[in-house]
This record gives sequence, structure tokens and C-alpha cells, in this order.
Amino acid sequence: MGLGRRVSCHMEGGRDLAVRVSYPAMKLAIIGSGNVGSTLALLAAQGEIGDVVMLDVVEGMPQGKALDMMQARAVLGFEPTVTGTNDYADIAGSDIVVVTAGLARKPGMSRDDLIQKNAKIITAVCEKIRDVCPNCIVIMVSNPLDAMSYLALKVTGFPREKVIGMAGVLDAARFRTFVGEELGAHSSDVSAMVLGGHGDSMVPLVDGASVNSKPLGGLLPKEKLAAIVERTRKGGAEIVSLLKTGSAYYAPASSVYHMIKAISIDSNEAIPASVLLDGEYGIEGVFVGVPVKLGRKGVVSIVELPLGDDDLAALRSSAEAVKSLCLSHFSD
Ligand code: TXD
Repeated sequence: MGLGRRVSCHMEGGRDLAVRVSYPAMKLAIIGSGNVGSTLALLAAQGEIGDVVMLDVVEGMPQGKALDMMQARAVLGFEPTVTGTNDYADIAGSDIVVVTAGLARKPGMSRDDLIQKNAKIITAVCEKIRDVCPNCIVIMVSNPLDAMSYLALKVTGFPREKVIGMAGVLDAARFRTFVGEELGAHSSDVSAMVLGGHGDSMVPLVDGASVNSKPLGGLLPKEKLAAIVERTRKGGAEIVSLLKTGSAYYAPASSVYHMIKAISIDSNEAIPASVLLDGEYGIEGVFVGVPVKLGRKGVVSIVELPLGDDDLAALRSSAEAVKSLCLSHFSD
């Protein structure tokens, strides 16, 4: 199916005209049809990325959610189909496979506390992906994110351009939201990056952040900025403690959607994501969040920002924290 993307153009006289900009559709598979997976499925179908297959170990659940979404399709009018399955044969031919399978945090747990259980799940899932979709791009979501991305790379044996962890878009969205709230600005007027591991050691960059092109450092006192940085680092835990069961999913699913969209339209936009570094920023052999350009082949290039000494040191020490987590749980 050659899907296009409907774009709304505002014409004089207030009349909206739908025009169609064509990109070849991409088949999207989502492993794990829980909160993040199913929210992403609807976003991706509505965003006309391409047909979506949701897979889960729970029988009937992905099928039921897919049926519900197909009925939403009748109301919303999107073209792609959504199907649910428990069988990996149905994800064959997927261009992008998003992995959201695994346990989510409970109040009081750190992301790293999930490593043992999720590592078993991710190993089993990635062996299947390797066999059924040998040429796909894998986007990892399950926590602890950087370690699970490393594991996915090892298990699939895919090149590093094809295994990408989602974290930086989400962490930056949290940072931008808190800055926007503080200044009474819309979060989309706030431009900011968060680098490093997706954990307490993440590195929200105040240098380089701006609001309507004005440097953030000049807009808020140091203590306020420090409080926002800390709230960003704990942004996931704040939601976990409010929800009491499960963790955040609307912003996480939106963040994956942003990455998939960049890939599907070959945007080459620089987006923070967790990738295996090979000497960039003086870091080697570890997944950590840095800006990457994304296109139809996955990671097109890694962007090396000119970081200040403190930010560079914080990024390197965050990478060390991820490395020691991996070394203590994975033999290789
Ligand atoms: O920034 C980020 N990367 C994250 C990561 C943001 C939000 C959530 N983050 C992590 O994603 C979270 O800590 C979890 O590790 C995953 C999924 O979170 P979600 O909130 O979607 O969890 P759910 O609702 O519990 O859904 C998980 C689903 C559930 O339906 C299980 O039945 C399924 O995963 N599951 C499996 N599916 C397929 N195959 C196997 N083996 C499997 N095991 C569990």
C-alpha cells in the first residue's frame, strides 16, 4: 500500500485543503501492547506512518486493542490498519520494530531495579526480531533503557545504526515543560537537549537551551534552574508515585512517535537518542543519549555538540554509570 501523509494547508478565506505529501509507508511492529505500546500504536496509525502490528504475550489483549483501534479508525479516518497478535510471523517485513515489552516501575523503584527481569524478556524478544525482521530498525523503550539497548544490539547483532534507544526526546520534553511552566511560555517555544543515560545521571543542558531564542541561563536564577534540572532527572519517578501502578506513557509514546516520524520522512533532524558510541565525546562501547540525525536507514550521523567542560564531564560520568550497570549484569 502506498500511503501518503495528509497535510492541512490553510487557504485564504479560512478553507482547509487536505493535500497529500507522499512517503513510502513503513510497516511498524510494536512488541508489548501495554500502556506505551498501545498509545504509540494509535498515534502512529493516526500519524499515517503505515500499518501497525501490536504483539504481546498476553493472549487476546493485543487483538482486542487492535479491534478497538480499527473502530476508532472508522471515526478518525486514518488509512493504516492496526492488528494484534501473539505470533512473531505476523511482524515479518516490518521496517521498524519498537520494543516496549517488560515490566514498568512501581513506586520507590529505580529504572535499574528492572534489569534482571527485563533482560530475560528483551533477550527472548530480540532473538525473535533478529530471525523474523533481519533488516529492521529497532527502537528500544524498555527500562533500564541504555542497558536494554545494548542488550538488543548484542542479541540481534544488528549494526549500531539500526538499534536506537528512546529517552532523550522524553527527558527533554520534561525539561521543556518545566521551563515553560516557570516562565509562562509554551513548551514548544523552549528548545533544550538532555544527554546521557536515562537515569539519575542524565545531563539536562542549560547551556544551549533557549526560550524563543533567548538563552535560558539569563531568564531564570541559578537555584530555579537547578531545581528544574533535578525535577527533570526525577520526572519519571514523579509520575510513578502519582499513578501508583505503572509509569508514564503519553509523553513516552509521543516521544517514540517523534522518532519514527523523523525516520519515516527521512528528516535528518538532530534528535537526542541512546546509541552505541564509538569514540564520540571520548566515549566508547556504551549506549548513551546524544543528538543523532535520523533517517530511513536509522542513525544517519551522530552530532558532536561543543559541550562545556562540566557538561562533557557529566556526560562521561553518566556513560560510566551505564557501563558499570551493563558490566555487572551482562558477561560480554
Ligand atoms: O523513556 C523510556 N524509555 C521509557 C521506558 C518511558 C516509559 C516506559 N518505559 C519502560 O517501557 C517501562 O519501564 C517498561 O519497561 C516499558 C513498558 O512500559 P509500559 O508502561 O508500556 O508497561 P506495561 O503497560 O506494563 O506494558 C508492558 C507490556 C505488557 O502488556 C506485557 O504483557 C508485555 O509488555 N510483555 C511482553 N510482550 C511480548 N513479549 C514478552 N516476552 C513480554 N513480556 C511482557
